[in-house]
Amino acid sequence: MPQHRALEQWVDQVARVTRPDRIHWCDGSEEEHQVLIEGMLRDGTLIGLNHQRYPGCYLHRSHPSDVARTEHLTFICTSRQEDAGPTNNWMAPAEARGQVGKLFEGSMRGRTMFVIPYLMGPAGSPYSKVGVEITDSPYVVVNMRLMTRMGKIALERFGGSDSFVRGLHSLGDLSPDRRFILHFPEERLIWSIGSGYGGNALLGKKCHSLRIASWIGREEGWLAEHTLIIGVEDPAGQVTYMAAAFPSACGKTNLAMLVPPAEFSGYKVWTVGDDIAWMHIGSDGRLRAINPEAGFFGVAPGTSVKTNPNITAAVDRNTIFTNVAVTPDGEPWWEGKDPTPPDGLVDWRGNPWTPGKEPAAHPNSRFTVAASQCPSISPSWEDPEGVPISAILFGGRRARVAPLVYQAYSWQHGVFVGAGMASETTAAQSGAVGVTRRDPMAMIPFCGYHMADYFAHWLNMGARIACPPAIFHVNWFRTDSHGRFLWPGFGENIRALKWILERVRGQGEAVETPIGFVPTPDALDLDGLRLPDGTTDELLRIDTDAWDAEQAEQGLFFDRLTPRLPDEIRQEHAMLRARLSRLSVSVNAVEPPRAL
Ligand code: GTP
Ligand code: SPV
Ligand code: MN
Repeated sequence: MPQHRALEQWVDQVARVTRPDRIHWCDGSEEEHQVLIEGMLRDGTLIGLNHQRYPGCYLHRSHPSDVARTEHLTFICTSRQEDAGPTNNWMAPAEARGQVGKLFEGSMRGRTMFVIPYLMGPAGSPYSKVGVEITDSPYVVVNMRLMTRMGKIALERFGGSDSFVRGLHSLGDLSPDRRFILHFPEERLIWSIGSGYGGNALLGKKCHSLRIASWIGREEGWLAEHTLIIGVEDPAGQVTYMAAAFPSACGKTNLAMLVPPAEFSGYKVWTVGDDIAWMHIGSDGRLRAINPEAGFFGVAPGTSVKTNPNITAAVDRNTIFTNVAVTPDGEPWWEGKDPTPPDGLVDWRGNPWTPGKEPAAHPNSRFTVAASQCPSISPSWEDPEGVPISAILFGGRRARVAPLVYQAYSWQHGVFVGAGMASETTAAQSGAVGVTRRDPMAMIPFCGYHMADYFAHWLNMGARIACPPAIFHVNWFRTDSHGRFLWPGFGENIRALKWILERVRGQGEAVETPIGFVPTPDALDLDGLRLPDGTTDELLRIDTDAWDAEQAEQGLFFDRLTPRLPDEIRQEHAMLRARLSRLSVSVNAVEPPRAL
């Protein structure tokens, strides 16, 4: 392949260091796929599932210490530390090359080195980008084949150019002590060693499409976001596109595939993407989103015919399951799939499962499946121009504080709402679960540069968009005093989407509150839902004390970003403070005067 000289030189250079037994250039064909699958079935990397019920489906059990993204081992290696910012781990490029380069020496001995050219984005889109991942993991190859457009299609796209994102991945010895996920955004380069897990190893996903792409997006004037994309069709057949940024395991896949309840049968949600959006200003001046991915790497637990019938229908064939449990009949199983677990389960580690102690499937067990298999996939999901975005939703897991839904007053206020986001941590990353952390725009683990510059980029984008999307915040996860969810979620989330749709069209009743426009209780269509008395009020309540504390927490986070923090964010933060104090003044004013 003489036309790909830069690529060939890089492959040679990597092979001289990593010393693989063989080099295989991936073409993405069915034959290649079958050979890889057979090899992995032979060496135990994959386990066959029930081929009558789940044709073309396999189970992979990862190393038990390698089941989630490891953010503490993820680094941004910019020449200047201040460009990575205080929220990213940073390593100097030379030090990173020295320290981690040693780990790659001979790391592929006895293994095959796979070269995977891939395209992020639809084939004919001007916004799509080429990457090449070199890996010694055949599991990575078969996943990349589902998650990206792989092989010939990518080589054709980049021709002889040397401007592609280079990703080097080796399983190494899988030890967390020798695990590093490094990004060199200035060189469009990724080095990942010591992990076979999704976000650490499928380099087209978080490493390329978010950390490197966010850097490129700032240079080129577009946004790379941890965001689903949907089209919401109303009973008149009009489709309105929305993007929603929620942190990992906070409901993007599920919202992207929402099936409304019977009362809303005139509405339909079309899936464009479930995890990542690249958003450009189109020739019409509107914000347009493409999904750079070609598949879904989704959370298994909690997925059922009831919660997500679309994905349930998609993952019954040609799907790779990672760290789920298996039934005696060889079917994949996870918590929430059925109300009662079947007898005789084998857990995600491969041991007989005893109910009551540990979950049978790992809480971050996942499925990998082609987007084209999803029944709700949008007819526009591969539109080269992307779909026009009318609303952007931010959201997270907040047991308290954040109401079910509210709307920002303006683009600038909306950027502040995104910048001030927080969410409870989940099993998608290693570490404690359920700890509230600041996670602006759901990008804290994924922004490849200084967060303050990222907010400035968002503000600049708004000024350039002809008709900027309206910005909202949602929270499906508010709980009562017993820790039970107040809101039924899943398909019922259409009720919040309907209000959002109305607001976008200049309709829908709302009250002005210190935090933004909140729906009046009557403005939410709750027909047929029968929530217990008082629940709606509680879901929409703004607890001023809690918001005072929230505003203070936001301030501590913003302080970490000074002096680069844009003035607009400081101003919005101060305005929130002022609105909150006015509210408490007026609340106090209506209280009966205390007896002296
Ligand atoms: P990543 O792939 O990690 O980026 O996650 P995601 O944002 O796509 O999250 P996903 O939709 O896979 O949901 C994660 C978990 O939250 C699953 O266990 C879901 O069942 C659960 N979940 C999703 N939507 C809702 C909801 O509306 N209410 C409740 N209570 N749980 C939800
Ligand atoms: C996430 O953690 O946000 C995911 C899964 O979507 S991973 O590919 O591991 O990043
Ligand atoms: Mn994600």
